[in-house]
Amino acid sequence: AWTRNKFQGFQNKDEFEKEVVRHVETTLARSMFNCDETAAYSATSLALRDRLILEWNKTQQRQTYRDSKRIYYLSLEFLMGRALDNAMLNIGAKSVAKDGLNELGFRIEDIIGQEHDAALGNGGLGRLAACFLDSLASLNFPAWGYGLRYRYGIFKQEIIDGYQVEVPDYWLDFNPWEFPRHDVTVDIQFGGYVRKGQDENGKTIAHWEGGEIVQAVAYDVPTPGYDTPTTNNLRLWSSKAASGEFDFQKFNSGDYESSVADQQRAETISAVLYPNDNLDRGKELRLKQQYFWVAASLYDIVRRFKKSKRAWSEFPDQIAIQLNDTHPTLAVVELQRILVDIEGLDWDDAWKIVTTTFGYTNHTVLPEALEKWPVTLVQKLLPRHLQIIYDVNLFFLQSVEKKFPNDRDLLSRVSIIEESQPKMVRMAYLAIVGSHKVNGVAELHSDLLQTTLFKDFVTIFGADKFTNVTNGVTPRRWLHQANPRLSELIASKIGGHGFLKDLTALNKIEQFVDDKAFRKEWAEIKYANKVRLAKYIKSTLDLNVNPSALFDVQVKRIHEYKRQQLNIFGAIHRYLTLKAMSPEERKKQQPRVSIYGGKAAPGYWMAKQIIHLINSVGAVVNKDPDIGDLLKVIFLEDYNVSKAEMIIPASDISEHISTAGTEGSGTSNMKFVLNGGLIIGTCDGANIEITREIGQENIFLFGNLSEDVEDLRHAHTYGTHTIDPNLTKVFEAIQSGTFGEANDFNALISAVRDHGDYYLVSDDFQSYIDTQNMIDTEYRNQEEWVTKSIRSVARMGFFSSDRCINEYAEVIWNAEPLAV
Ligand code: 26V
Repeated sequence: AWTRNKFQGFQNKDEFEKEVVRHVETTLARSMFNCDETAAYSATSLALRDRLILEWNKTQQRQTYRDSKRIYYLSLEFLMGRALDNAMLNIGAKSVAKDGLNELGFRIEDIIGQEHDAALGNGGLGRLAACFLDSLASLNFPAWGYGLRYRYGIFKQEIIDGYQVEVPDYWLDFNPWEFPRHDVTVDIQFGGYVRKGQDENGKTIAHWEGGEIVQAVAYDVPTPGYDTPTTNNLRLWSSKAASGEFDFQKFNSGDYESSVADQQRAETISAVLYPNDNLDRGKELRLKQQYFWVAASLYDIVRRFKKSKRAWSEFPDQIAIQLNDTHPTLAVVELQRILVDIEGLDWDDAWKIVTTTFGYTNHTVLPEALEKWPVTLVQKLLPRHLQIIYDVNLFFLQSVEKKFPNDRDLLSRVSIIEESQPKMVRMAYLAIVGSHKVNGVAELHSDLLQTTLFKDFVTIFGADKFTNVTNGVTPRRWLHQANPRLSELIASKIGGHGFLKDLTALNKIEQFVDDKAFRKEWAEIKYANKVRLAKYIKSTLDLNVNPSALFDVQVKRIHEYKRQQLNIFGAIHRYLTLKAMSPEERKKQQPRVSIYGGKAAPGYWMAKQIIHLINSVGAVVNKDPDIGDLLKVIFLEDYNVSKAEMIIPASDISEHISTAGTEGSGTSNMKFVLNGGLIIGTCDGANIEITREIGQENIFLFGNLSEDVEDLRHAHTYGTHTIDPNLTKVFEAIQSGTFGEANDFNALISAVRDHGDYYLVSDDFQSYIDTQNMIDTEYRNQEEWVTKSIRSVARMGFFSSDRCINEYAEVIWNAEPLAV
């Protein structure tokens, strides 16, 4: 096995301290006497970073020298969270740093806590990209991520009077983890027109001319693998006015302001992450972001390929590009443009290269999330690309017509151009036609894609083009880093930390399921994690929660399809039930803390109503003397990656309760189980595979199945829709003013009662509360509960993102790791 030499980690704490002091005194120009925690964080990061850079450079040299197939992961979101703790653990320097910082008068947790999250993502899709980078490096794949360097990440959420308020997340003040590459720039063109010319052989060539130029500047972020020298690169593009763009004409003629305005307009492109998750609003700036990032990345990729002097036909042997959702789909068109217009390849040769290079991952079946761009907008910003899209569509439809003659309906259904008013470009269809593999992110989701959304394309291209790669999470961050005591306990039992690299080795802990000391320690760790969360709740909300109560957690983006409303209606039902009991009866009940967290998209009014209801219920329940510890309702502000690292290990039960068939996969479900929490969930996304792996006796499933959803919805609209009687009582309580203003929540109630209950809250309500009651009962049998917890963790090996990346490498990328 590979071991670090003295140039990689730190030999001892003295060496580490010396480096920290040096950075405080020279890089930061401060004295150790006024070194506060911020300065200590900066200096610690810089000291670590120095070691990381050496491996990073070597990795890049090695990858260039070996010239094996590279993987490029194109994602508009990388939800990285904090980097310091991860870097320390991955390069094996944490214990030295801990001791060193101690001697300098700091606690390592406080120093780690100084770092601002890198929150360049909305939720699951962005965090998945971050887990993938960790696995790619840990498995030694030659891989780069490409993204945008947003000046503002996802907004910070404040709760004021029970409502969400958004505050900008300016995170770049001091970021030791990025390296500006002012020498790596690409000029990106927008607008203009297409002129047809001829080359020396009389062949028609398109020239894209005019318009405006914006410059892309590369910022590189090293991403270290765990227990390996491989340190890959995440390249993020930042926009600025092109060098010739600062208009000196205007400047000299006194129009200083408008030349500054041009500058600012260019910088706007990478200014802010769009905070919608699962809602396509078709904003012009978003399309500009997409092309800006895709064009810069492809220029970079092609430039690197050309250095190898290989034939173009070898491009797909050397390069795999993965499209994280449809957001980078313009890359398909851009590569075709580069090959045909600039490099002079024939259309068909170029198209073969393009389609063998790309793979496309779909992350959602929600219709409102499927990207479509108005043809007129694409025409305005990217006139040449629109022509190419039309040609791609023409050739595609001709091939369909040939295979399935005289099927006009089929042609209009699969056309990349939707013949609507206005006409739209369907990005998912373009991605399918432009890729050699299309995958969903869990078995059910991939099945649904193939039988519903992309059914026609399965008929046209054959089933082989469509596949499933079930998501995974990195056990380094989501077990070892987030729950160090559990990781150490496991390691102590099964001969070290090998499971962090081969998660299936977790199955070895199952043989200790009856080991008294092991079980005791297991339960104590969960309790300690709950105590830590209880302290956090006390410090932020000034509420006392009993760490012995059942902690019931739902943390994820707020969305009707994820059904936080079902959860809070269930909590209200619980409250009403407790209120109706005699004091003696109440004493027999299981105390519970109902914990929520998550952001609503700023323009998603219903999601904001849900947040308001949760807070309004909490305000009443939490101070009701009849209730005491029996029920607390807590909304944790500003859920993000670093909060997830604290919350997830503290959960007894977590909720993954989307309407069946709506959640692509879910990944927090995996994180919760990996940390010894049990889950309540619907038969949706990866819950189904989790059940298969851990056994149905270890999970609480409820609700209707995805195959019943269509009929149920139909019945709501055309039949008689009777609302569940227990749910009706909940509505009555709300509308009688039990939780504040009686009419505040009418819309939430109406959506279920009067407007077709699209998410089937009423249909699943009884099943949900029955299952919650069963959980109360089972939780009282702590021995059995701990057994379930241990067995579940032991069987979670499948859900490592390492397994997932290996599947992508084998089935989609045809790429191999690079021996170190
Ligand atoms: C979609 C859109 C639509 C256009 C406007 C901006 C925007 C931004 C993000 C998205 C992504 C929505 C898709 C998504 O996040 N899917 C989630 O992907 C996870 C990783 O595969 C998966 O676990 C979740 O179930 C799925 O909801």
